[in-house]
Parts: sequence; C-alpha cells; structure tokens
Amino acid sequence: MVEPEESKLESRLREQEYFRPSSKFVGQANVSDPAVYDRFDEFPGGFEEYAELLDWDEHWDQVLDASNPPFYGWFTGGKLNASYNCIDRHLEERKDQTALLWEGEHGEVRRIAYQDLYREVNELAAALRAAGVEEDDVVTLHLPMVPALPITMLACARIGAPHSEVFAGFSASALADRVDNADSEYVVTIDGYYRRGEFLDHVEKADAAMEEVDGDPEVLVWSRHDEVHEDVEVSDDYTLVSDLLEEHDRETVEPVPRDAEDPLFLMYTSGTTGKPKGCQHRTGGYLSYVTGTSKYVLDLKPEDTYWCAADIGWITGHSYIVYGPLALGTTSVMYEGAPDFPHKSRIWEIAEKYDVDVFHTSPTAVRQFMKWGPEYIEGYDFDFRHMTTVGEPIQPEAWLWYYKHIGDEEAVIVDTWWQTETGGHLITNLPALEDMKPGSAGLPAPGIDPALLDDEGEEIEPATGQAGNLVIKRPWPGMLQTVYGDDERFIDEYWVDFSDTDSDDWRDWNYKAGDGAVHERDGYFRILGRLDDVMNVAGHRLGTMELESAVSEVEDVAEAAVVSREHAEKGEVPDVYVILREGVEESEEVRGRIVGAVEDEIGKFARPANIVFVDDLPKTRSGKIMRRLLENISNDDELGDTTTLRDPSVPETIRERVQGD
Ligand code: 6R9
Repeated sequence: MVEPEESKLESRLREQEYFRPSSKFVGQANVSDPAVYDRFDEFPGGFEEYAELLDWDEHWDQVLDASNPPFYGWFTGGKLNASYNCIDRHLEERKDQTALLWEGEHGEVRRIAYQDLYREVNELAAALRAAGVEEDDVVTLHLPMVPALPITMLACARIGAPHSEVFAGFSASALADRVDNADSEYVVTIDGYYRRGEFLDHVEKADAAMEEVDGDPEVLVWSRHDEVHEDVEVSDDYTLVSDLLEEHDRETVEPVPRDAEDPLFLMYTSGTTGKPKGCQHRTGGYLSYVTGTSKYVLDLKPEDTYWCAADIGWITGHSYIVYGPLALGTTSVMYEGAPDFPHKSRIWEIAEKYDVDVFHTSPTAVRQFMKWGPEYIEGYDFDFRHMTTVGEPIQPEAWLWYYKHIGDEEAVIVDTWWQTETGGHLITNLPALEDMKPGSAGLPAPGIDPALLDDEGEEIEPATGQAGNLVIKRPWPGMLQTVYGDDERFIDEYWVDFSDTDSDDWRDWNYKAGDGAVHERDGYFRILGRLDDVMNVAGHRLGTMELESAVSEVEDVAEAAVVSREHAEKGEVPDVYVILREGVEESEEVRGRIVGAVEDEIGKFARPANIVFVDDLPKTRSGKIMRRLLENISNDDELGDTTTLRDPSVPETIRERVQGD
C-alpha cells in the first residue's frame, strides 16, 4: 500500500502543480520583491546592481560597450582584483570565519579562515611571481578537490595571471592539448589524491603530458600531505610548491588592479568539433555576475554554510564553490572524495556535521541517491534551507524525491540552467519569488532575455508551449569574451546561425545555446537538452567528435561513430559503433584497446558504455554517417527515415546485432 503522504505529493505532481516556497523562507530571502525584474530590464544599467556588490579600484565608465558585437565589453574602464574581492575585503569583519571548509576522503578536516586564506594565497602569489609568472601569463592547473586548487586559482587572480584549470579526471593527452592551446608556460599539479580509499598518483599524468606538449612548461607540484607521497616519483625538473612556499613564508603581494575586461580564467569545454575550446571569462563582468547570482539565486549570506557538491574542475565549481560564495564572504564546503565512500551516507554525514544550510548538486547525483534509497538519509540530522540542481534536466520524479527525502518538503529548490560559456545561471527562478515546478528550469534570471527560434531563425511566439532553439537575445556580464585565441570560432559556434553578422547593432545578434527548450504557457522554460553533437554524461559535457577521434586512434579501428543513449541514472551514456580493419577479429582485447584509447585521450569518466562491432555504418550516398539512426538503435526507438541511405538494410542489420548481444 502506498503511504498517504506519498500519494498526495504524487497527485500534486501529476497535476503539474506548483510548489510554493514557505513563508519562513520568503521572510529571510535576499530577494523577495519582484521589482528586481523591472530594475534589471533597464538594460544594460540594471546589471550595475551586481557590479556594486564588489569593491572596485576604479569605477567603470560604461556598463556595456556594444560597439563591436559579439565582442562586448562590460563595466569598461573599471578596475578590480578578484582575489581582493574574495579575500582581503572580508578581513575586517570576518577574518576568523571559515572561508573554505574542506573534508578529505579519510575524514581529515581543514577549516581555512579568511585570514588563513589570505596568508596562503599571498604566499603562493609571491611564489608564482618568483617562479617567473607574469601578469597575463596563462597558468594551467591540473588539480583535484583539495584546498590547493582554490588557493592556486586565487593566487593567479591576485597577480593577474589567468588560470586554466583542467579537471583532474582528464588524461595526460587532454592536459597536453589544453596546455598547448593556451600557450601556457606553467603547469600546477599535485603528487596525488584519494579516490575510493586509493591514493592516485596524479603527477604521472603531468609526466606523460610533458612528453607530448610543444613547449617546455615549468611544472610546479603541490603535495597532498605535508610531504610528497612515498609511492610517487616527482621529477627533478619540477619545482615543489612546498619549497617555494617556505621561501616566501608570510610574504604578501599587492593585488594587481585588473581591467574589467582582462581575462580572469579559461575553461575548456566540448563543442561540435574534435577540439575543445577555451572559453575565456573576463574579470569584472564574470565576477559581478556570479556574485550577484550567488546572492539572488542561491540566496547565500555570509553566515551560511554552503555546500556545492560539484568539482571545481568544471564551471559550476569555479562560479559557485569559489568565486561567487567567497566574494560574498560565505563558508564554502569542499569534499575530496566519492559520495559513497566509505558508505552511502557520506554526503548526509557531512551535511549534518557542518550543519549545511544551502546544498547544490546534480540530477545525476539525485538519481543515484534515489537508487540507493532513503534509508541512507534517514537518521542524519540536517536541515537544508535551499537546494539547487544544475547540469541536466531533472525529471519530475527525481525532483519530487529530492524535495521530499532531502529537502524534507521545506527547502526550496531551484533548477538552474546555464553553461560553461554563460559564466553563471541564466534560466532559474528566484527562490522566494516564483513557485517551483518540477521539471522546469523556470523564468529567466533578472536581465536575461531568452527566446526560442525555429530552424530558419524566426522567433516562436513566446509562452505558447512550443519547442525551439534556445537563444539569448541580449548580452549579459557573465558571458564568455571569446574562444581563447580564436575569435572566428567564437563567432561560428555561438553566433552565426541566428545573427545578422553584418550588423553592428547588438539587437541583431543572438547567442546560440545549442539546447532545445519549450517555453510553457506560464512563462517557464523547460530545457530539452543539446541539439548538437554534444552529450551530457552524468553532468559531464562530452563532444561526439572528441570521442570518435579518440576511438579512431586505435589501429584496429577502420571507422567509428559515437552516439548518445539515454540512461536512467547518468542521463546519457556514449555508445560506440566500430568497423574494424580488414583482418582484425573482434575480441575482448580490441574492446580493451578502444576503452583504453578513450581513457588516454580524454579520461576515465568518458568511457563508452557499449562497443558494438559492425560490418557497415548507415551512410548517405555522399558517405556521411547518419548518427541519428544509430541513436535510434541505441535507444531502441523507431528508425527514422532511411531512404537517403546508400544501403537501407544497414540499420536493421545493426539492430539485430545489438539485440543479439
Ligand atoms: C553549468 C553546466 C551545459 C549544458 C547545457 C545543457 C545542460 C545545464 C541544465 C541543463 C537542463 C539544467 N544543462 N543545466 N539542462 N537543465 N538546469 O552544466 O555547464 O558543463 O557547460 O553544460 O548542460 O545542455 O547546454 P556545462
């Protein structure tokens, strides 16, 4: 029998009812006056409200310079330093308050107060300078979830050196590509870190990457413990960060005033080609936008303990573990390890221990918690005021479970839609102002002007329940400046399809998100997912072409196609269809080499779910692979139109093969 409580919730959900934030929440929220939307619709001046949350060395002359779209300038003429805004300015009021609350996988705890953060960031900034890093040099980081990561980011920001963090799970080759693309002369890494109880040698990835890179970067190595781990060999060519820090003990470095338009960091992300692109984020606009949305959307207050259970190696961690929360003077929690290590209640144990107020996670994680079952949560005493999801659409069932079992039907939930490129949240409700609706990201954030266009670029009547290509019509301060070193690619990937590229009026330019969405009659946006060759595997963004080029590295492979398959927990997973070279027999060894190539070229997190060996791929007469048909096969859907195929029998043959497996 169904519990009565459950059925009440479920019937509310079936009716697509809205869930109202509690009056207790509304009463304490940072934003509870709907006039915020009108203020931000004073475009572009409304965004000054976010910039005013920061301390500027020099005030800006102009809010938006739109003289050369799509290369916009935000808060031009202004000067500021991100590390000053995240650290120094808090010292007077909260030097003893914890800034970063870190828990290692084995339960070690570090509470880094703002004063400690000041000291550590200054020492490292001095050390980086002494190692030769100058303003505007790109420093590549390959660091896991340890305090060294935010400390290094902030030290770079202090001396005006843009950082480019490469998620620790990325392979040596992926690291080398990014170092080369950014012409980076410095790489900061670590001896190793813990994952599921095991100490992973991490510096070996830097060793292999250094074999591959074009240049000869200087490598700086942190130690996970006080000293380099005994199982790890650190090359004599590298410099130990601990040695440098000793030399710069208690040194301080004046934060370098950066032009608002100077880059703060690069974040590489997957696109529609085999080569990831470096999204370049500016200092003033980005920091204003993430600070503003941390305050308005995440409802953060300095006295909160906030936990965004993401990895700083992705944009979510940059914006909403490091820059936004620290700029607001909040306590931000970091956890090194796996959510189920050593047991499936680890997350709730941490939430209880630190009395976390605001919790941020992904739908993939929620689906996993659901699968494990509520018994792992029961018995832990925590009380979230506010919860967030990001990265993928959240199905109403998962939303409901999150609300009931984790939020105790009290916490508000915001589903935030945004991208590496957008810097911060673009479509999301403000939690005290709008009702929650499971499965919908909600209304545009203040000042954001999204629209749906059809494939011809015509705007679809708003709020009519129709689907289309999601574009953003007005620029916003958090948007990427360009693709690092490749303005052409910036225009091609994001603007060409839906803009009048001859125009110098920003109104003729529309930012293409690459996602499909529905604009519902109530004005809420429901995100449908990527429309291009990008897939979203457990919230990690992967390009089909990147995977295909990795698989093609294997000598046994003649041709490969990668498609996405829907997956109950991970959202999507990659399936690989492979034609082997003449004379190569399919075998476990070949399979292993294919998996190995993906691990080597990208990282373990990108491993294919299925590898299907085929004799032929569905191709058009001109030889183009029709991935859509393979996707139908992977997902066990009806096959779409096959009449343009050179050999229309191919898909059925493959389907039999898949079903026979
Ligand atoms: C922040 C981040 C971006 C892509 C994006 C979309 C998907 C993100 C979402 C969402 C539905 C949400 N996405 N948030 N889909 N609902 N709330 O995830 O950046 O890694 O660049 O991924 O993720 O498809 O285009 P990124």
